[in-house]
Amino acid sequence: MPVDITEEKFVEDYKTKMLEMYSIDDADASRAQQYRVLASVVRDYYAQNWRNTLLKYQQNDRKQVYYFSIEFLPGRFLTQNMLNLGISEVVKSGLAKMGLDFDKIAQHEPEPGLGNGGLGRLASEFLDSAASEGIAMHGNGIRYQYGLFKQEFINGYQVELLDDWLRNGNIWEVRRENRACIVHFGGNVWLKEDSLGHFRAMYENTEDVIAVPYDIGIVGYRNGTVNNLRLWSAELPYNEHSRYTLAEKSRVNDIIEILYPDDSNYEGRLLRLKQEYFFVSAGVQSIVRSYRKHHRNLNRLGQRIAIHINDTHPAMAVAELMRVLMDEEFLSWEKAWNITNQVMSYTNHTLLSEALETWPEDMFAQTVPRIYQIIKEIDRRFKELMIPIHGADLVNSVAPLGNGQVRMAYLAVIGSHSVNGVAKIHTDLLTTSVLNGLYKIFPERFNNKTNGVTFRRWLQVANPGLTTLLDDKIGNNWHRDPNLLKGFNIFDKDKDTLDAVARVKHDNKTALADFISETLRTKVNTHAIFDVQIKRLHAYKRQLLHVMYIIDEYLQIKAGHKLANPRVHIFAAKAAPSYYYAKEIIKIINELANQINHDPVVKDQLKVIFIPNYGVSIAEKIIPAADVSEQISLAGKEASGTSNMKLMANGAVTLATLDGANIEMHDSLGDDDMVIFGLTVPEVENYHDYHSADIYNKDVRIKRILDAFIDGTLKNIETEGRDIFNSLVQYNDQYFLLADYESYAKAQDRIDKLYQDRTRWHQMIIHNIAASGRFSSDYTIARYAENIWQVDIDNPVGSKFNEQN
Ligand code: 6GP
Repeated sequence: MPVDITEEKFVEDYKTKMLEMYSIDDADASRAQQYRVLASVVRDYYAQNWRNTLLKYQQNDRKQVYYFSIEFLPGRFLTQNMLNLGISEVVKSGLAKMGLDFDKIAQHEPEPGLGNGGLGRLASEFLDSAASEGIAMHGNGIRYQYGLFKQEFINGYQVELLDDWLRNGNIWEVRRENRACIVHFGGNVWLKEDSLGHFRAMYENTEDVIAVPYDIGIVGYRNGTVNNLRLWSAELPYNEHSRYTLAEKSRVNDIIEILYPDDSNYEGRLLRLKQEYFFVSAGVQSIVRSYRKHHRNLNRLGQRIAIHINDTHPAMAVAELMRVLMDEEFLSWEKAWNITNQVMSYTNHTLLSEALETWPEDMFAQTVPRIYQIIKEIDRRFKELMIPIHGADLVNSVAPLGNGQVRMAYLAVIGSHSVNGVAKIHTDLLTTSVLNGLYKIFPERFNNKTNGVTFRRWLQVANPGLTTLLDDKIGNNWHRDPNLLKGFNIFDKDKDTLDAVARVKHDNKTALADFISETLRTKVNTHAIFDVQIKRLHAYKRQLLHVMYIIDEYLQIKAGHKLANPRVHIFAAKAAPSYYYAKEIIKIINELANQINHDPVVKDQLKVIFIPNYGVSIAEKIIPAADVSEQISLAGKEASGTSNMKLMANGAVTLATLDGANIEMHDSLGDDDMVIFGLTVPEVENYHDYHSADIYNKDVRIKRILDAFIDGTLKNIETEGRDIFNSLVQYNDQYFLLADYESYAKAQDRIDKLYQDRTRWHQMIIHNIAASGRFSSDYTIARYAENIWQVDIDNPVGSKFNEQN
């Protein structure tokens, strides 16, 4: 059911809208105005479907899913919405008729930076997939004024700038102040029995904040569905007697200002806690309120509503739903707990124990006193019920409260009927390590849902060249059923196809090279291997292992050798503002780049490119152009990874450890089409007496590389070189870089050999694309819908749609 418009109609709509919004003719409009007019026209095209979809859910009393997430990374909406509405061609040609260039206009859309990495992007991929399959699923999050931050490099250091993405408004959102809710913080709370025998929660001296929702339509792929992404903003409560101080105003503004306030200090942590309760409370209240409008009682709430807790940040949803059901709907504890358990489900996204959130009980009790009371009761009952069965040691070690902390992951598991990891190995490791205790108590709750990515964004939008080639060869049904990409395999000996694959890749590399040249003033050789590592900067992801290899190459060149292939090493990554070590690595990469790119001996054999401000739009430029995809985390640390899947679908060859979803990619591809290296999970687990200093002392090559950090070989660095050297040699190399280096370097040699055999390389590209379909988030979300939420799927993957665009 694509939107039915003609080119003429579009042109007319565009001109009318220009007049309505700005009272000018197009000739006088700036590009930014053109963007806003175009976006408004596109929004009008789905307005009716948006209303109808939500109305239909209500009228059919459909079970609806609310995906609670502290991050969403939707990327730009315009191109994706046009594709999903099936109007890309009409709009582009209509604009061309008016002498306008769509691509230039589209650049003016600010990208919402409301996420940090994989977690937030996954949330957005799921929204896209759910809408495209006709699943009633909505997002619930925070409308951050400035998002994460805009990254710039000054003197090689990361500088975090305000990302003022809302400055000119957001065309895609609708403010719904009539749906606002009040969120209480702090103060005192006690229960008072009223004349009907209900216990009412009485609040005094609370700091109240009004949560105002802004809704964004999530357009499904040509199926008429438009779901909702609801982002909450915070405001001061208002009536005609309101009088506030500036301090009160900034107390409220602080809550929605930025994503992930610095948690290295008390204020920052407090702010995070407030953010979490803010969007959770507003979300839960609005869900129950809207359910209540159409139902006489809450008996069937558990069959009509699912709330998904995306990582631990929204885990308070468990206690907040209990609060609403008991304090506002007067259900008994038992009844409320039953419903809560039916409603809630939880995904864990990390094995790093330091990333499992905990809050000091006193901070928690002061900030959200009623929620604290409820969690105490959850904790008491959990212990009362489970200690006789499982013993005090086990139960105390996994109770919601312990060591003076509120333990969010445990609360989420105890309050949910389903807990999932995001790749097979990750789920296995959850049950044997970080959540082992709760697995013993609730084994039936645990299940795996391997992540996925949307091919609409990563192929159809980001890689039109490859999309056209695939359509020519295998038809376009893979748009609706990405597993059909398997059909591409039969072309792996066809000369024409191999040449076409090569051409598409080279064109994409040229486009990226142009972008690099424009933005970084560095020329790169498009015949070099584009060796790409794009992801958050974190020690466990081991960007530093890649850096060691670059130093190795550089030293070889300096010693008069020639590289087997010229290489362009491409990085993009943000470091958390208070993550000092990660920022040191950024400085090192930038200085290494500076040195290598300007060293006349190197010529164009080797280049290092660090593209600043990594986000969805940058990823769309890099991924189609990648030859090699670096997925080199220490085995057992990366929960799943998703850039691995996007790069695979775009025909990059993966250089990987057996970690996260790399393992499942390897299951499909085997050793011939993927380059695997390094320690495996059991090997890491059984590596008992690791001494990195011994490796440093014995292995001359490694010693030479590491010495470069401290002996003046690397120029323009201060203490960073010494700090990194110490972390790897003195402090025993937490992530086993030295243990894996030899194997990594050998794997890179194998890449060189494979790349030189051009036919073989292009065959690998075909095999990778063909095998990537199973990693579509369309399949993943269908499994969530069936197994976790038990909700209907109107347009299951593979069902036929009109595909004229
Ligand atoms: C990330 C994981 O690190 C990554 O492996 C996974 O693919 C992604 O989540 C989506 O599941 N985790 C986070 O971004 C995070 O903040 C707490 O975890």
